[in-house]
Amino acid sequence: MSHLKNDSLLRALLREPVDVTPIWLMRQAGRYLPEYRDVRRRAGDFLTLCRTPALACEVTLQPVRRFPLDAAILFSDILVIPDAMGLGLSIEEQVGPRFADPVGSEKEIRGLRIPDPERDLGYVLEAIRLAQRELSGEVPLIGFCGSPWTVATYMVEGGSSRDFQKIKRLLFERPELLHHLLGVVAAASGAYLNAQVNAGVDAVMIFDSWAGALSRNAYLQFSLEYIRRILETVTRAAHGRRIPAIVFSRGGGAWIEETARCGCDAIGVDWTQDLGDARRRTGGMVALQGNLDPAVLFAPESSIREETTILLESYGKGCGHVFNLGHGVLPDTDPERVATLVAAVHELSRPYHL
Ligand code: 1CP
Repeated sequence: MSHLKNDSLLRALLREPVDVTPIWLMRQAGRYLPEYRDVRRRAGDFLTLCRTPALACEVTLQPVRRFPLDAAILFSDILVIPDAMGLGLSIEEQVGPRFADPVGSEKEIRGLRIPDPERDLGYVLEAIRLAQRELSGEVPLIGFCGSPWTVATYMVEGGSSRDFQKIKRLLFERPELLHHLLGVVAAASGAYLNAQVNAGVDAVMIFDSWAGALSRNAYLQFSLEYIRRILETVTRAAHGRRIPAIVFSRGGGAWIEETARCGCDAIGVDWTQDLGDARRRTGGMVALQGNLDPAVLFAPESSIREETTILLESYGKGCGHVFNLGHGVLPDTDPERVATLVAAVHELSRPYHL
């Protein structure tokens, strides 16, 4: 069915049978890996690393060279879209992302233009082509973007935020203006994911990291609706294969039934949810990806194995589970513990697929 030597990720995302539960980790490339810190130092800063295809390709491959992971994820960031729109992104250590020119006024928001992925984000597409050449079908490569809501929080707040005051004010004061902003980001994201599919990614993921900042009603109107629009736009079959789509909804446990109906194949689940409960509530409509607390990787080896068993048991027997963390790998994580986890998942999940 595919060009891949190991297609267990794609099979699990489509709820097809597998021998063992596939595993990859959010932020599997990153500061906890000494080889990442080396390349990052060579690049000088994070954005140069993202914009240099050979280096972005290199760090994309680092975790799959070190561990027997079942997928690689493109090394980039969700904020390259607003950067391509001209908001002037910088990412500083300890501080995080910052925009020189955030948007808020009618003029700023109505003036936004949809970037051309080939022209404005060609460096990402080139990194995908390089990574696929190097991977040569070993494991699938996941492409991604942020959800319009999550990306818009950074565009309006100007960086990370604790209380989302500016964007929530916009939501309640000028809802039509926020809808316009989200529509532009959704159109840009759809075009961008399609370009990633054309460049060769095997699956796509939409990160809604700040879903949990919204009420149920606001989530449905201002986040899920725009994720649905992206998924309507994105090519779901390419190169003779289906391209599965994952939606990671952090803090979105309360409305998982609705998320399951947005057109995705799988939902990424944070660690606050019980996986068995999530499975019952989504009733086999979608696969589930997650959801070990990343801090479990600070525990001794025996506890990592126990927590792995608890999680596999909570999902239960059968297909449709992709093992992952409930959020990204923490920078102080010991790579040896990641090796322990990957081995534990492959070993301990066998009985669940008999
Ligand atoms: O090297 C560094 O110091 C920069 C830290 C860093 C890294 C490693 C940033 C800045 N982005 C990334 C890579 C990244 N970002 C990936 C790589 C692929 C992987 O291995 O998983 C991905 C998928 C992202 C996506 C991303 N960026 C999200 C969604 C996922 C999540 O973590 O919730 C978000 C919210 C961002 C914004 C962002 N960029 C960088 C940071 C530190 C942040 C988060 C800031 C915040 O918490 O507000």
